[in-house]
Amino acid sequence: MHALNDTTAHSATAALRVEFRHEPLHALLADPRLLAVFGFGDAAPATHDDPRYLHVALPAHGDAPFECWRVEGEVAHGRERGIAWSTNGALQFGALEIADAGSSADIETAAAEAYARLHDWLAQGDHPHPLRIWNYLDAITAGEGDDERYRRFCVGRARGIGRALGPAELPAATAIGHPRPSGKLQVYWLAAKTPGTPLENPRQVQAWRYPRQYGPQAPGFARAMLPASIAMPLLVSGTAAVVGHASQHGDSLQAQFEEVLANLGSLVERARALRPGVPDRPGNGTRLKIYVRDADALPTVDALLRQRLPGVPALLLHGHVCRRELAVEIDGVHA
Ligand code: 3EB
Repeated sequence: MHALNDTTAHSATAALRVEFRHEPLHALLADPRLLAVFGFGDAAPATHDDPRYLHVALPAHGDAPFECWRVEGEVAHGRERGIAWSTNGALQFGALEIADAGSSADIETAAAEAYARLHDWLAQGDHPHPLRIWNYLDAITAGEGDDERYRRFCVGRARGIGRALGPAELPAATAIGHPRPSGKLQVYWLAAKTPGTPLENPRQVQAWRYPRQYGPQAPGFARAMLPASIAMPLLVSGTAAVVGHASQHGDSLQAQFEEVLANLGSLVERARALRPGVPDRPGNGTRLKIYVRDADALPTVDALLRQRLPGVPALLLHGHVCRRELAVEIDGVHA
């Protein structure tokens, strides 16, 4: 067989590379193997005709790169039923946005609609397994008690997905608040033909088992996802300074940062028990996004990153974690 036909002759592989790149958007989009590209903050384009581009309004610290997801084989893409999608056959990127006028009731309704549409989309398509989901919403900790918007988001999400996802099906996830109103709930995902293995963190209570004090509906996500393919990185959920179910070090950003690193280390250890080839610490195959609640703390976190994770590519964003006392959260991929 002619070598040129190799990519089409074989079934698509579930390989994914995540990279932070400073090239212009049009140059990144010219790559036929680009599955998705994300621009952050005011300096990034707000929209693009290509459905593989998604703007995330969270302000970036400094000169933020684009986040690129690259796959093997040719990527097809389009927009259907209000969902932007792309696929190489094995993996699918998808994104949708729902208007959110800002009240507690509004975010519950928006989340229910977003997740009902996501549920139907996954059920009807070729990539039924969500490996990783990101949720960006406004005013995440506005509202008191069970009316807090994050809690209403959790209620709407669970209602929309239509069934309690069993622990073996929960995706890894992130839920972060915009510091300034965007007027919408933004949900995007990486889905696959083949399910992965959700991982939990022995240092933390499973989020789906959080006690009632955190709201009427425990959040449905796993701490990380180990995809079936060894050509894919470990997908790490938003990770904060939560031990057991309790927030730690409400008085110290630096202590929270150290607790996050301990949680990440524990997750990596879990992954290595199943897949010993996963590197034992963050390194040049890791890509992190760091969400910091207080804009004034961004330089401090930047310094902590350089000191504690030298050489690890990281994108620093101004975003609100879903509990008021949590100052910093980290998600990313690790290979
Ligand atoms: C925590 O550990 C922090 O609701 O999808 C992290 C990742 C958090 C995902 C979600 C929430 C979510 O509880 C918050």
